[in-house]
Amino acid sequence: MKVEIISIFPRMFDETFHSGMIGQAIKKNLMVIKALDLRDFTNDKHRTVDDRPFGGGQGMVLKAGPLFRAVEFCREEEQTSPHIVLLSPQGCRFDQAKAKELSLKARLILICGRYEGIDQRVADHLTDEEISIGDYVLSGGELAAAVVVDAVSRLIPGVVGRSESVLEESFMDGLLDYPHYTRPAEFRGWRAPDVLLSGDHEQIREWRRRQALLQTRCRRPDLLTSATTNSEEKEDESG
Ligand code: 9WO
Repeated sequence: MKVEIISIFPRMFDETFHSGMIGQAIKKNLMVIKALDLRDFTNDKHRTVDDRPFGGGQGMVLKAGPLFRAVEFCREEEQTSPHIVLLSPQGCRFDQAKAKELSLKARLILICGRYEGIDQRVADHLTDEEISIGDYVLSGGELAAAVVVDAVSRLIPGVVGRSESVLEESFMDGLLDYPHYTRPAEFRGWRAPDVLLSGDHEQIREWRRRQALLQTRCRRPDLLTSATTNSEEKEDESG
């Protein structure tokens, strides 16, 4: 997968993508991530990317021109057509299902806004969809873009170890994680659950599944909607 990110702070992505799992994916050529500087697509000597809002008011608005030219530059580079995403609090909420959907695209372009807003014609006529990572205002779209790239790249075959991803798919789909423990077995008087030290892998599997269900029901009941988890929940209440 190739991801191009358009931003006025392209260096914000340097460290983010060169460490950990994404760094490995880039080394293995499973991912190509390029951060483009929006100012390279201006055509005045001050490299202006913003202007005052029509209608008046505080702050500045990101101009349409440089953003359109940046996307057009990316489009002309290659044959395969990119899926173009604008990160904004006005977008549809990003979740694991959206991450899966985006992971199937060969090319993504992520547009990061700044200042008080982006010229609406970018959302209306340049982008395929607008995505929000949550109901809060950030200083810009960059951190949201990094979140999307991280969640999407883990779903690209080969990025995460095969056994781990298969486990996530079938065992944990749509649930919160179960609690984890490591040595020592007793830490400051708190013991790790005995079942995890028992060596009985069937029991351990059952315990983890049950913990995941309990945790989800308690903290995020809104996630428990699928038929399988609902029937397991009923078993859980009776048993
Ligand atoms: C500022 C603002 C203030 C009061 C009420 C609503 C408001 N919306 C915004 C706003 O959208 N500011 C943006 C800052 C302008 C463009 C980029 N910025 C941005 C992107 N902030 N937060 C995001 C973002 C992106 C994806 N998911 C969550 C937040």
